[in-house]
Amino acid sequence: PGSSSRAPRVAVVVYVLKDNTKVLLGRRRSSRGDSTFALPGGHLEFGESFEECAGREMMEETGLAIHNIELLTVTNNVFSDDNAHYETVFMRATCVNPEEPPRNMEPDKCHGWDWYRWDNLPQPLFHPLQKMVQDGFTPFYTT
Ligand code: 8DG
Ligand code: MG
Ligand code: MG
Repeated sequence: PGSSSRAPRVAVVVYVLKDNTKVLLGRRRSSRGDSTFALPGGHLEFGESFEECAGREMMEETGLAIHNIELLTVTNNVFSDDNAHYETVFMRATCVNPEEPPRNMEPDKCHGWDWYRWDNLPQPLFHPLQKMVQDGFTPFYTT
């Protein structure tokens, strides 16, 4: 089908915050953004809330339980290379068990998860994330 008969999809991704200075990133194995560092997340399923989707994708991809799940913002992302279009919903959350290490639950989709300081992010970042960083966005708690 041509692009005129298709609709944008909704993705929910999560800034999982550690010590209010680090985020969880994984290097993608995918035709879209291969080898770039991206947040955990995936497609919103029919009938799901953003919070439910965030919690489910986190468990499916990293084995970690999250809480304090909050909506941050939404960005519009057109991937002209592979004719995809997403409304990407960015959430933030913290881990229920802060000392538990992430597990690479979907090794066919990800090279592995790790915590990265915001002032020392790995490169290259997945394009939607790169754009936000460039625009000065930060996901952390302010007091
Ligand atoms: P699913 O079958 O588990 O639902 O999908 P997935 O395999 O986990 O999909 P994904 O590629 O991880 O996420 C869906 C789309 O979300 C992705 O192709 C493009 C969009 N997306 C962004 N930014 C980010 C991000 O930082 N991380 C992830 N994982 N996806 C993102 O626009
Ligand atoms: Mg997924
Ligand atoms: Mg995913």
